[in-house]
Amino acid sequence: MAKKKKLSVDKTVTPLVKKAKDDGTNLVWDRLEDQSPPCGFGKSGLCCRLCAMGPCRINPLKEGEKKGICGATAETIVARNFSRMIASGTAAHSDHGRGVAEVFLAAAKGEIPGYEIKDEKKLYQVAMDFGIEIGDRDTKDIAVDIGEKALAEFSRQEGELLFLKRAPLKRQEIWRKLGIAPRGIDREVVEIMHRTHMGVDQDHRNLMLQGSRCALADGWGGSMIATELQDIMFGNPRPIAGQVNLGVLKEDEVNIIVHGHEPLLSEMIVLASRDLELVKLAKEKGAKGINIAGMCCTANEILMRHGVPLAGNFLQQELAVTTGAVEAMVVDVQCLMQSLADVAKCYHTKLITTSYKAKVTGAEHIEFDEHDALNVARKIVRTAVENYPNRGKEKVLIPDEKNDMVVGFSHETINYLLGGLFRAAYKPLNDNIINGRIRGVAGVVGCNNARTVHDSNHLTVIKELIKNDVIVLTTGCAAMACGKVGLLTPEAAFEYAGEGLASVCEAVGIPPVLHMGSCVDNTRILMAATAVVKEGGLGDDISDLPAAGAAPEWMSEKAIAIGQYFVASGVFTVFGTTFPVLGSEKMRKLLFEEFEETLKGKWAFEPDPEKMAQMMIEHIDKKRKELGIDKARERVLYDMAMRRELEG
Ligand code: NFS
Ligand code: SF4
Repeated sequence: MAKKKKLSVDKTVTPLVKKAKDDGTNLVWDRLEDQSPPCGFGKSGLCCRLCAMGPCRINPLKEGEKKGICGATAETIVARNFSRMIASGTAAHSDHGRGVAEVFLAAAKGEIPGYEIKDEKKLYQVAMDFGIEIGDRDTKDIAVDIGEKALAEFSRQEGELLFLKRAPLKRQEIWRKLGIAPRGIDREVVEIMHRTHMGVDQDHRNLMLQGSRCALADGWGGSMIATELQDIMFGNPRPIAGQVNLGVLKEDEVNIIVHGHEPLLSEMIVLASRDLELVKLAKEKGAKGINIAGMCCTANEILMRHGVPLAGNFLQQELAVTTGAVEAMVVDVQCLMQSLADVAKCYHTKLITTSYKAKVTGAEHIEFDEHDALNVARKIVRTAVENYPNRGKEKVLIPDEKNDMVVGFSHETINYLLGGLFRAAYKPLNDNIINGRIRGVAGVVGCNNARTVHDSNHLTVIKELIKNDVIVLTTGCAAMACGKVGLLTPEAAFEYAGEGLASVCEAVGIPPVLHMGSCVDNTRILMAATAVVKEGGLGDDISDLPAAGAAPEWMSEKAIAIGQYFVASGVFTVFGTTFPVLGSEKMRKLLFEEFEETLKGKWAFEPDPEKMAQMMIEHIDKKRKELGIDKARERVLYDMAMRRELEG
């Protein structure tokens, strides 16, 4: 690392980066240098390699014809690339959802032990949404029907995804009018691949209609199926205390990190780690116990449901191994850096892959089989325990940093927390938005990106928002960034939130930033927004709400799919770091302006986090004005002052 560039605002980073260097291994930031500066064509979306006449690049600065060899224009190339990102992101979330649906169905049929129905209320809710008869039927039979219907959503050839009916009616009408109500999830992904093949769809607007349709199949389809069926099987998250950051690793215990995205396996590893025989074995090996910690979205899943500590977010995965204290890093799918295999070699850590879909050269493969889930999990835990004596004590550096937090705010929880168990409703939230104590709602989500200072943009945007009385809903790696600095505690309201938001947080006992789960759980934000619309008083569509979305440090294609389904659901959505459509003026116009006419939601790009927050607040204020509640703000402050006077 030649230049002294700030890498992170997280205090665990600098000492571990130094340690990695001393230990002779490479980290993401070293490779970043090798890959800088990034190629301008790729970065702006202007590189096409869809056929062997190319690759073709459009140079916006060059005079003359700006077309690929086949005649493809800048906007077509950019739109095709962007659509393919949506297809890939949708595929990733949805294949996860399909895996959950398969296990769900097998479990309902009694074919696999170890999984059960933990949330009956949600089972009935989903049954109703799917049009499944309930009556006095056995929950097992209802579950079988749900599993079958959920799986059929992937291959549905006609009609619409069943969960679309959950959306506000006006939203559904917009989708139907534009012809973007998704059919089967797989079908929408395949259609993007077809339409972006050389010589097919060559109109950027038409391409982005399909991009929207596919993204909706993610948000209101694949991801939503993942969230809902996981909740039924593993339990709907309730507020629970947890800890975050690398300090959760234990000096004297076997440390196992579960990293990736699907809770199917990690749930079982948590169970296996409590197996008395394995705990005994750990003690025989000289450890005090077995410590499980999560990484990336797998972490969010088991944290929310079991309080399992969270080791860190995306950019900390190599650092976790660098601590020298990890016996096994167990991965399934998504957001796994291939470099983990190299870093692990530098220590005693075993990198264990578990999915046939995601093997890493140099890693040990123990394939997860849901029919024998607990036994596979035991085998993995045993492998880790047996590796404990290989830990070189002199090579261990566990940072002190760890923070307390409260997580697990599903949209159902928000419902009863705000409304109370017996009158569960979003009315108190709506009332507080209308009276101005809460200015608006923001979803701030998404990844880390090595091209920006780790966690910094997330935290700047979020602090700015809550200071301005905007309540923040968060998921994914953004949520972990918040946890690490104490934003996910009720006390954070006094320190960081504006007066109005703080008063609401105090009354209800919630943090100003609500951790709603993993990235597939962004569907919880869709549902919360829908619940607010349905409660009344704030318009009749998601696009009417004083709300905005952001992914300040995004990097994955999944983030693009999420962004597009938020936009297509009527949300103003701002992305930071970089944006792969900047190379085409027509695409910029479509995404940043025209979408507001058609989809009633639009994209924006703003790498400066303060400006990003400002844009979101301006949008929120614009919506408040349109709703006629913009004046209420001052009035409420006055009311509060008066009340305090009366009370005092
Ligand atoms: Ni989401 Fe979660 Fe993190 Fe980004 Fe990766 S872990 S699925 S993609 S990096 S937020
Ligand atoms: Fe070039 Fe057209 Fe082939 Fe793309 S599809 S590589 S623009 S010739």
